[in-house]
Amino acid sequence: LRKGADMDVRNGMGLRPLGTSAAEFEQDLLSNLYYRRGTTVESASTQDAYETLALTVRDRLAERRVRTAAAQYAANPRWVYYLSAEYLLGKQLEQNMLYSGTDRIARIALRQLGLDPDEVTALDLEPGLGNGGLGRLAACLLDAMATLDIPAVGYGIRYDFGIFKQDFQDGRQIERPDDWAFQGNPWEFPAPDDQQTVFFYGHTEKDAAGRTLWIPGEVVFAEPSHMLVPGHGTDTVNIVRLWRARGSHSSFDLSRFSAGQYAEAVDEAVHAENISKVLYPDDSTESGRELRLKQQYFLVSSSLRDIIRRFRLRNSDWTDFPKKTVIQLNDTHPTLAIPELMRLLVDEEGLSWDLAWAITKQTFAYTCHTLLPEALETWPVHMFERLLPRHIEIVYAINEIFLTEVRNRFPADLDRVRRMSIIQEEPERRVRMANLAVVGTQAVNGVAELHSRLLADITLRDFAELWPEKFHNVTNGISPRRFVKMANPALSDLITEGLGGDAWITDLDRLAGLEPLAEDASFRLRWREVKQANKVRLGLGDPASLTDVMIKRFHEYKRQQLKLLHIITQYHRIKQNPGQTFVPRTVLFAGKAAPAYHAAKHIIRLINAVAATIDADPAVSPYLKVVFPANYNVTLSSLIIPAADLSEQISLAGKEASGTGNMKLALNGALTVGTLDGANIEIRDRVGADNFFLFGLDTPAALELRNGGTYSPRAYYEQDGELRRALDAILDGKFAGVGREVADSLLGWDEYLTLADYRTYVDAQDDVDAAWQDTESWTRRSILNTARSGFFSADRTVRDYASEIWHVTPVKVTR
Ligand code: 73E
Repeated sequence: LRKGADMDVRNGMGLRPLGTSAAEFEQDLLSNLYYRRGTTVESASTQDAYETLALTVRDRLAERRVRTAAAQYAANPRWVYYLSAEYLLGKQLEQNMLYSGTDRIARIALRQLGLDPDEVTALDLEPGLGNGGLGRLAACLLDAMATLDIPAVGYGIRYDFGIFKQDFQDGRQIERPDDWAFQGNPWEFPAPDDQQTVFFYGHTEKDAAGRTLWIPGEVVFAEPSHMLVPGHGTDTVNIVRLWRARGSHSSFDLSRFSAGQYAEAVDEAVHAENISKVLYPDDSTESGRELRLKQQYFLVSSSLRDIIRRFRLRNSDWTDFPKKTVIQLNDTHPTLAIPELMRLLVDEEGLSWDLAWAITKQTFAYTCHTLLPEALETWPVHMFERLLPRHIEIVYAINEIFLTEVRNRFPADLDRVRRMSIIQEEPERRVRMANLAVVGTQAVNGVAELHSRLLADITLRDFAELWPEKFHNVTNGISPRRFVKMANPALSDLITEGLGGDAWITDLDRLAGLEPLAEDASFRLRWREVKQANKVRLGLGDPASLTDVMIKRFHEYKRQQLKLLHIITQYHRIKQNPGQTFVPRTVLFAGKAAPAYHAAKHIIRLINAVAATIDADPAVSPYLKVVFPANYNVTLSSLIIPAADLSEQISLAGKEASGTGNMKLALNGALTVGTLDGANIEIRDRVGADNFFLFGLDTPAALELRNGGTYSPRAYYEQDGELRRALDAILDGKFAGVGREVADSLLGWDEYLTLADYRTYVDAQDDVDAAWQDTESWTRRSILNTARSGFFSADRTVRDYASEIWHVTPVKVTR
């Protein structure tokens, strides 16, 4: 059977269609239990039951998947290939039950068989193949692409160990490995036939015809498997294809094994397999390890060969490649795809350099996710050329042509040439991946309006001056399916009732129809009841108290330390005023710090120490409670977000590219306290300034203060009594002696201007308390936050990409 051939799949290839009744589902459960797990209900373990349920649900999407593949093959469309080193897909079972419409019948069938649905579904694990917002964005975009019937494939790495599991010991973060697929992963379809070969190291030579040959020093196999990416309310089921490294056949040394050298016999295979062993637990901090560069090339090389294999199923002319293919680079992590495509076209396919370069530039687009200079990836030339000796030659050649263009446009501007070069010279020679990504693509985008503007004006200014038309903004969005419909079923039901239908799930602008209901007292009461019930479900703190959440990776620029200073201030106010009543608050932090990021870990430890001190103080605990559940992930976020009243988005202006948690929280009816940063600005523009608690320096003021050279955090400390008290409490060891590093860093340099924003932040929090006391008005604002946030659907984001950058059209899957 020729893979991808135009086979007749319209009748499920003549198979019996899978039933939609609970009785039929029950039959299929029994059948899968028997034939796939080799057991019966009487002797099945819970794991058997879980795997069987997963397969039975999966089967119902498989038929849609086959029809999707056939329709997409027939259309020979322009494809979107999304390359990302990270995906935070979240649990698959609940999503796939929802998307296949089997949620209700699956539960009935399980109970019929004497199985407890909650016990069985509890075994579903979250594949944590990402660090934070960037990985979750990739998953939300895949969801939206499928929902919009866009022919797309996501490519990534199937890490054996995902993002580490976080625990606290004495309030300190400790990390444990996350072997998420140890029991197997029922959602995965292996595709061994599509295995690819990836080369590393070695050297280059010229053959008689003058063509360059790469003689590699290491060969590794890339074994693909895929998971289903169903669309909501459509028959499209796309895939995300994940690569796993395997030693080549020759990497098992039988003679050594026979000689009893067991470890040495598998040395090479183990070495190869390390490539997909672990996700780098690294968010916006530099890592710089060769293994990471190897991972990047592994992803890129195997994915490009697969993309070309797919292109050849229906096409033969290379000039058609960019017409049929757009490859979106999720940050610079997959940027090696640019020189790799050049190598494949020039060295392997024999195209001229100029034609290959034209094709390459037209094919790629690049999304930048950061502004922090330390997060712009660079690789030492010596490491790059040792690992990828042919690619460094190609990068040099690209650079030469590019710099000639720069010199022609800006004669005698040597400094500009130095700044724009793909190769950094000082203090050490390094390859600048962002420069390579801008040079080798047809479109570059930031992820929120402010971010895209700052990219063009500051971070990538030289490039925007050279190619203004290349620069775009595509504001991030989130999946309303996962973060409203699934995470918040009670609110979803209320919204559906209020709007008279559930079309909002795939057309989120319809939430605007809730606006008039903000004036309806009985609707407001039900809105509050839902929020209360979600707090009870979360099970942390008093459901009547204001639930104030800060959920995100720990990073100094995000300023969890600012929230902490407010908490300590509130603690002091309560202690100083016995007999006075205060607005009761439950402050919830959740998030992980990179294992080597010591400053962030000190903040985590201090939060836990402050939480314990408050807890132990009966004068304070009725009004203030700090909770910090460990191991924040997509699953936990889905419990917290629906329970939140207040969303903390308090990064220093100009540092957070977008944020996406801010969107999820606003859509679930939380009010935001935030700076004019990232997507906060767009949220505030939409929900209205009255429904958003603004504070802090804006970007120009922050830049001026930081760059002016006169910023003195100590001056703020000396001038503000409450701030002084908060910092002194830490310095005096009032919180079990923990956190002096945090206070020292704030008083010493305070990179992210925390002390400069402290006073306006505390004042904004006083406004929050005052607003909370008017329950009806707060509820009105909460409803308006939801009603006016439809823009932040990932469906809108994908439509923007499709029309502005990808120029792709949907392929509808029919029966
Ligand atoms: O503001 C977020 C943004 O919402 C940004 O910090 C995050 O991407 C989100 C989605 O656009 C992000 N992650 C990384 N860079 N930006 C990153 C960098 C290196 C390794 C892993 C992740």
